Amino acid sequence: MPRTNISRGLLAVVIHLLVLSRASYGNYLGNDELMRRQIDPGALKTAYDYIVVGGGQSGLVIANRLSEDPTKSVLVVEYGTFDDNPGQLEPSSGTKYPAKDLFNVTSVPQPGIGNRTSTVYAASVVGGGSTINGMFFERGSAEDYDNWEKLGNDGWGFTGLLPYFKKSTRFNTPIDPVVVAYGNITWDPRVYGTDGPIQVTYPPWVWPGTKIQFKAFNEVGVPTQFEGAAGKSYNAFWVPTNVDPTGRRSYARNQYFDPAKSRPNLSLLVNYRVNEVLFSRAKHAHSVRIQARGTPNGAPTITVSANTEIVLCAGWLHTPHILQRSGIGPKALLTAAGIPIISDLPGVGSNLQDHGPAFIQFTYKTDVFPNPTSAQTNATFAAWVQQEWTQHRKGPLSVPTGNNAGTIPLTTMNPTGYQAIVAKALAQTPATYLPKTYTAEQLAGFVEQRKILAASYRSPTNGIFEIPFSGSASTALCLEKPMSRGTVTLQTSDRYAEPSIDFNTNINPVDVDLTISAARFYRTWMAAPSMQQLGPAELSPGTNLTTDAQLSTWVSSSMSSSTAHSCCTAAMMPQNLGGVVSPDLLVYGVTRLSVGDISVIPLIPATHTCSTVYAIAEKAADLIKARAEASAGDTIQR
Ligand SMILES: Cc1cc2nc3c(=O)[nH]c(=O)nc-3n(C[C@H](O)[C@H](O)[C@H](O)COP(=O)(O)OP(=O)(O)OC[C@H]3O[C@@H](n4cnc5c(N)ncnc54)[C@H](O)[C@@H]3O)c2cc1C
Ligand SMILES: *[C@@H]1O[C@H](CO)[C@@H](O)[C@H](O)[C@H]1NC(C)=O
Ligand SMILES: *[C@@H]1O[C@H](CO)[C@@H](O)[C@H](O)[C@H]1NC(C)=O
Ligand SMILES: *[C@@H]1O[C@H](CO)[C@@H](O)[C@H](O)[C@H]1NC(C)=O
Ligand SMILES: *[C@@H]1O[C@H](CO)[C@@H](O)[C@H](O)[C@H]1NC(C)=O
Ligand SMILES: *[C@@H]1O[C@H](CO)[C@@H](O)[C@H](O)[C@H]1NC(C)=O
Ligand SMILES: CC(=O)N[C@H]1CO[C@H](CO)[C@@H](O)[C@@H]1O
Repeated sequence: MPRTNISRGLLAVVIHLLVLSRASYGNYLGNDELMRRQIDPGALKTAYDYIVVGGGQSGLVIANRLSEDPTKSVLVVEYGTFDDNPGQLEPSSGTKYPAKDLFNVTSVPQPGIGNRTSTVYAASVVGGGSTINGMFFERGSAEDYDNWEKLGNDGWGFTGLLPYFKKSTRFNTPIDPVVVAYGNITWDPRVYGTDGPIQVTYPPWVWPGTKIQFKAFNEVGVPTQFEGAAGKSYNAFWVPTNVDPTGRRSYARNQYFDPAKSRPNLSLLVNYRVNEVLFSRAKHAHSVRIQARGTPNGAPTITVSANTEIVLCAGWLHTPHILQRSGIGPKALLTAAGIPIISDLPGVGSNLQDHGPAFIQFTYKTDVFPNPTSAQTNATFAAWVQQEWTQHRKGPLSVPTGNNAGTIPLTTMNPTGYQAIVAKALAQTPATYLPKTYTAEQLAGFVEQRKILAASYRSPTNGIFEIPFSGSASTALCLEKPMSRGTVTLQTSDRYAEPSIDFNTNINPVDVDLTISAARFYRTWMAAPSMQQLGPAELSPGTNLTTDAQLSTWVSSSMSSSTAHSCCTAAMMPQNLGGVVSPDLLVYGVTRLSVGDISVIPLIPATHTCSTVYAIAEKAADLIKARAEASAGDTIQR
């Protein structure tokens, strides 16, 4: 989860392309280490069996798995490049996101949050989000994934995904048993893999206040879960990190790409943008058009063919953008942009969801020592923190962003009011709060989603708000199951400019009601008997704000659109419900084109998204392999 950084939101909408002159690009390739793992554009072949678009988190997983078969060649095209900064492996990188590894984009003004623009998080680096993220390695509850299955996606429930959660991970017993015993950290290794690529563990540090916060949760009806990752990521629980036992980031680049980079059949081309997917008259996706990063519109492009399948892994922002540029998307939009229509899919770029955070601030007047602010006020402690890390790789700096989540069911947060909220949601005319572009199919799809959301709001075994905690008095109240839906829309005047991003945060008043419930519940938690030893005092909203109207104003001023969990913009749903891909991840209306990234999620799960993206990508690779085997010998009709 990112720290809020409003200033980033003020950055220009227009992307600042890093202009690579021939000379500087040559120097880049002159780096021996880089030479060994990326291909020179001159070494590009004209055709590969598979082309993976985007070498981010999911793209590297899929490329690794597809290239396990030495008879298959795989090309990955990535717009970003390698981040070789050793600091990026340190846990402390989990709260500092390097601008060079992100697209420089912001949202359009958001009327639901006082017309402020919102920070947008879209990674642009080999390894994608996994290279820069907060390493908070959480999994959703069983119901989060079972909801996907209810939307017509057989095999995508928790039971169907668990083998892939396991396949992608390896659980390591925490290195510090003293910390485990002190914190009462509990886990069940059976829900993780034993030999998967991504290393998962609990770091050797717990802030003492965490234990008090757990106890206070228990006192206000939030029990402690033994293991959240067992499909029980609701109530209060420990969340591990994707950090290895030496205290280093374990991510797609070093765990999926590096071990496979010497395979002769796997090629990664960096600093190239995929412009379009190209189709035959029979709508078979047969090639991609790519262009060197930093070259202007109209500069020379290269066309590379895929014999078997093209897999889009360009993330929530650019997978729909590339689809739209390629002629797959809402007809009216494509027509306005002068793009010939290959497949009229109104859902491409719709259904955008994220976990909008509302920042609630308290202070602990009689906090225990040490606490998360101690290093700022006590130089002796600050020095110890540094020393503990540099000498033993232990202590507070071993924790990237925190290790605990309270993911609270609405029935707990608002036991007397949740039914009224559900009734209000179900009574709405759906079109009122949805983007004006929604078609009848999309409206029908939203009504299906709403039924499922209503059930989640009533469920005591699914979280609606996440309260990340690890000893701090302040936090972000993260709306895990929003009703509002956003859009990613190609600029009709310049299809290569960054798309317009509209989260529509809080456009549906039910989302505001939910956040008000969360703020009130946070006060209840702060008022729990055990919490009193810390002396909690409210700063924001402020104790004088109590009515719905007052709190609604506070929500509008303190909430933003994203916790970097943006998703769902090429949703896996039936086509007649506005879906973009089928349960086998193939794009409707064309053949040999699939999506393997976070875009395919139909309903955002109540969890940080990284571990779920690994599971999706692992499953995607299996689906792609299976259909290639099934159709072996078929000839492509061009
Ligand atoms: C700052 C940040 C912090 C986060 N913190 C956490 C956390 O603590 N815990 C957690 O669970 N999750 C976290 N997440 C979320 C998680 O990391 C992402 O959901 C996940 O990485 C998304 O994976 P992806 O494969 O869908 O997309 P990405 O990993 O973003 O990959 C997409 C790739 O496609 C490339 N691309 C885009 N367009 C093109 C094009 N036209 N041609 C070629 N390449 C292109 C991009 O450069 C990028 O590398 C965080 C994310 C961010 C950004
Ligand atoms: C975003 O801006 C930074 C400079 O702040 C730059 O290094 C980076 O290349 C930009 N990102 C993209 C994707 O252009
Ligand atoms: C947001 O902008 C719209 C359109 O300009 C305006 O009608 C509305 O009053 C603004 N809202 C706020 C809270 O400023
Ligand atoms: C430790 O956690 C488990 C499950 O989370 C709980 O049942 C147990 O009571 C806890 N023990 C202590 C001493 O807090
Ligand atoms: C400052 O930190 C040191 C070392 O951890 C500790 O002994 C001391 O009590 C702290 N001082 C205060 C005022 O908390
Ligand atoms: C609440 O208190 C704050 C700080 O004292 C003050 O600035 C604000 O105007 C008050 N708001 C209301 C609605 O009373
Ligand atoms: C499909 C493909 O490119 N196969 C090649 C994989 O690598 C081996 C060993 O270098 C080659 O012999 C294959 O032709």
